[in-house]
Amino acid sequence: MTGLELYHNPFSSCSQKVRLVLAEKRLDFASHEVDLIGGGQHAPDYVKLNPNHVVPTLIHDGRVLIESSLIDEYLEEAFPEPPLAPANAADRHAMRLWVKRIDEKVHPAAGVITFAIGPRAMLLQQPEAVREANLAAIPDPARRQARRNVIEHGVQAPEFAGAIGRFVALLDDMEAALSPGGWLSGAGFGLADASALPYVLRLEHLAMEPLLTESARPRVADWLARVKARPAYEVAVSAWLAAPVLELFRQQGEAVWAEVEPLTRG
Ligand SMILES: N[C@@H](CCC(=O)N[C@@H](CS)C(=O)NCC(=O)O)C(=O)O
Repeated sequence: MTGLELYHNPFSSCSQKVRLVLAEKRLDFASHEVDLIGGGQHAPDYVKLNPNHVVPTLIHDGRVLIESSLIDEYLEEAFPEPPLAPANAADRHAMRLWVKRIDEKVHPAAGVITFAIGPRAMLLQQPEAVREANLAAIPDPARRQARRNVIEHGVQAPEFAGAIGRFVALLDDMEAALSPGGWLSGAGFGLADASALPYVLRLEHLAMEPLLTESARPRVADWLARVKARPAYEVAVSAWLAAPVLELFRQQGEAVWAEVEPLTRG
């Protein structure tokens, strides 16, 4: 018994980031799935745990922990084996720079590109009152407005081009930073790799693979293949992803790729 409970969602990038670290450390957890399309993140009982109305939330021995990157750091400290952070201070700093950038810049962009494409059709089919109530419940006004814009305008929303630009910049910087066979976290797979994986994967799920090919970005392509080959990837990511949702995301992505592709050229 690990005493761990995770409130999460299969497709949520922040949830994947935490599940990857749990799986790398071979930690079992009691799973509570939160339905983000149905508004489970706004349920009063859940908001008592996570006042930001987001997943994931980890409970460890009764202690409530929020913020995915801080949860990963917590897991690294509470369950040090196997280590997922380099021993050397400078390498730890480099690892944390990736994590910070992904949290601050890439994660908000991921919300934009995801909701502009993947679940947009599903959301547009919801009764308007349900959609409006879920929008109104998003606590941060900027995030609420961006969500409304991408649901209404898809890839034509004013936020979309900038969001794609952040992803392309991340991929380009990963390509420059990765040595052959290397990782973002020092000598081994670690917290920065776990942070980056869900966002790179999101591009694949939304049919943006041309950004991730061997010819476009060989080191990112190789890194992604090596992450996917890790046993933790199957446990933490693949096993949770429902085929019909993957298919929906792919179809929606393919339908807009002609509009998106020019934005990926900078
Ligand atoms: N900074 C937070 C962000 C969490 C977050 O944005 N979670 C998303 C899923 S990846 C969510 O719950 N979204 C629900 C919504 O926006 O309504 C963290 O890292 O935990």
